[in-house]
Amino acid sequence: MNEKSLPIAMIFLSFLIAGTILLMQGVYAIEEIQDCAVIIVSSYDPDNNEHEKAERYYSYLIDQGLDEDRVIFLSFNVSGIGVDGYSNISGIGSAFSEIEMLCTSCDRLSVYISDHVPPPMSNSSHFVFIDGNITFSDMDDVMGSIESSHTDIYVGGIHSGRSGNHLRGGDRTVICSMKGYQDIDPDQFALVRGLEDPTSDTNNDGKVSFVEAYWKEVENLSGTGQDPVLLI
Ligand SMILES: [Ca+2]
Ligand SMILES: [Ca+2]
Repeated sequence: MNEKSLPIAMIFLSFLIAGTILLMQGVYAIEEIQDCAVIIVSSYDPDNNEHEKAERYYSYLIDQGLDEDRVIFLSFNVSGIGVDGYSNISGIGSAFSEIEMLCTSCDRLSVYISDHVPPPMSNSSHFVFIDGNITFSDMDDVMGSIESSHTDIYVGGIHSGRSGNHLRGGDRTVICSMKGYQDIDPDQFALVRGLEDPTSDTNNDGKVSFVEAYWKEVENLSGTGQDPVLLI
């Protein structure tokens, strides 16, 4: 190598290193954009139906490739698969704070709330958890503080539709398992049954979306007297 070609080689090498660093940053940036989920099962139900459905949703998300650290699962049944802690007020607060930190450039956020306990008052506007209540509007605020390009919200349990209008809006899709005045127990809506049924895929893109699963469950529940709700 002569004296002239040495600086040229060094310039070329610098560009190569800078290009590699930029490329690596680009790759990391893509990896950072991931989905996050919060699953909350409010409290004990004798048939364990609501916990089992939530557990199936947890397994579904893990099968879809979500890291278990990005799925926060709270339930009254802490020995269940994937459960991170009790579904008490402080646990729910910490779960959303953690998701807020994890989900700084989140693609999709999924919030699954099973509120099985019938509210004490017919016109109540709060979720009932192990050790207290959270109003629908506080839950709406806490979800609003999380940065994600889209949020899919599922609410199951008796009177689940009551929360729908409080949680809807912006870039959210809200599914409630039944209308606000309905108190069907056990709740027959099974989100994962819809998500895992290949015939749900009505636009034939090879994937079953949250909304496609909803329509499949509407079909599955027809004639049962339970009317799910979709708010987009
Ligand atoms: Ca977890
Ligand atoms: Ca589809």
